Amino acid sequence: MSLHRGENLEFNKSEAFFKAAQDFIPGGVNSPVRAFKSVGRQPVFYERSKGSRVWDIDGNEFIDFVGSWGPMILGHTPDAILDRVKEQIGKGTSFGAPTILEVEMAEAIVKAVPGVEMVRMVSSGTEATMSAIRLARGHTKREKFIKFEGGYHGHSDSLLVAAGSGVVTLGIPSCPGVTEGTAQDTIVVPYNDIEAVKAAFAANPEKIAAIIVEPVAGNMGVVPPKPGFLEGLRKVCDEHQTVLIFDEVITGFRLGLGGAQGRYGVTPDLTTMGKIIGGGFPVGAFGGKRSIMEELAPIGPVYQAGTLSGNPIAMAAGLALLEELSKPGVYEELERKGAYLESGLREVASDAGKATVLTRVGSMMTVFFTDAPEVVDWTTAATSDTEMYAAYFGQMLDQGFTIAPSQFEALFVSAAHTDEDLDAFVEAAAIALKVL
Ligand code: HOZ
Repeated sequence: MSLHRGENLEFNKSEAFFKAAQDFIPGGVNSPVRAFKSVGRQPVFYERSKGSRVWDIDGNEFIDFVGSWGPMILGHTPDAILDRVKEQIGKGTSFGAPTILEVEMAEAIVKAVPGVEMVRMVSSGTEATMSAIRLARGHTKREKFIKFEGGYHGHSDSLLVAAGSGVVTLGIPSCPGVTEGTAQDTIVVPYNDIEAVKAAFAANPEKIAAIIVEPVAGNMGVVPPKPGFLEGLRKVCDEHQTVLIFDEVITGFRLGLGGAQGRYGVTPDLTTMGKIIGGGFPVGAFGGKRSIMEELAPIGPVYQAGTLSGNPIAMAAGLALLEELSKPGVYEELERKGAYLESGLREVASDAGKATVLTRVGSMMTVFFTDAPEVVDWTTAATSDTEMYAAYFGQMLDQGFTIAPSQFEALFVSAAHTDEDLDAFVEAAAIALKVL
């Protein structure tokens, strides 16, 4: 059951609004990958969503596997979140003052995430990661930090170096506006390469404040950590009194209540989060060891602030979502659905004789169109045939399925996807792969 097999979908209204949007918004979009540039299509303007479905302004219905790039782990617009948000809106939308909701949110995160003893709320993942880097620098009194090639940690200056996500999707090798002085404190090494990390420490003795890593990379496509990689990072950081930061903006509450750190049993010093903990509202958070977190103002000298930090609507939505995720069986079911979709896709890719590498951790996955034997870092991810991905994207969209408009992002399965939705996706993928 492909939603629109054989139909010629019309996107007239989306096309008209995209044209109008370009007069007022750079590129017509408020975040670059949304422009569909690298997949050679025009963006679809959405109107509403529920469960596994989204509807565009032309009235087309899609089964959605983007999930707002991660937050929609329960599916779109769940009643549990809607009810809580409606209740909170009646009480107030922003106070710029403490609320009980923030305390409840902090407690929920501290109880669930092994490495977090204290947490500060912010308004986006970008804010969370840039604040975590500042805090690590303040704590260690060192200036440099290590990030991994193809890793994406938001768009603050020092983290844009060799970044994944939209940066690699649009092929922007280095970003004008990031000064050389800033970039020189960012040391870039290949993901999954612990020897390169050790070499970076040897070349920069007592200079490295932090390692920031996506414990499961999600912004060069999904790339799982090799066995021992995260443990190796922990060990190196301990040896050099360097702060280990897990960027769990995508993986936090996605791979289990304890995120990737709970799943792999490696505890970082600081953790950054976003997406899911806001239940679909703008949010971010960074937290970790009490001894480090207490260096933040107003206790310590490391300054960080935000008018909308801990916004009550975002807290209400996030808390409602975390409550739903805490119910028994949610993650087991997400794992089952992820594995079910993976096995279906493997089968149709092999039937179609297409060279692909499929990576999956829990409910996040990527089909890389590559004949490389495996994808373990940016170099291997970059062997992908992005034109073939673009053709696959278009085929899937025209059959009523939304996937990320980039080879270098994740596909997300949600609790709202039924087995019928997943079967339909696999059936559509079989058709798409045959005509590529
Ligand atoms: N940073 C997101 C992808 N990993 C993109 C979000 C968006 O464009 O909406």
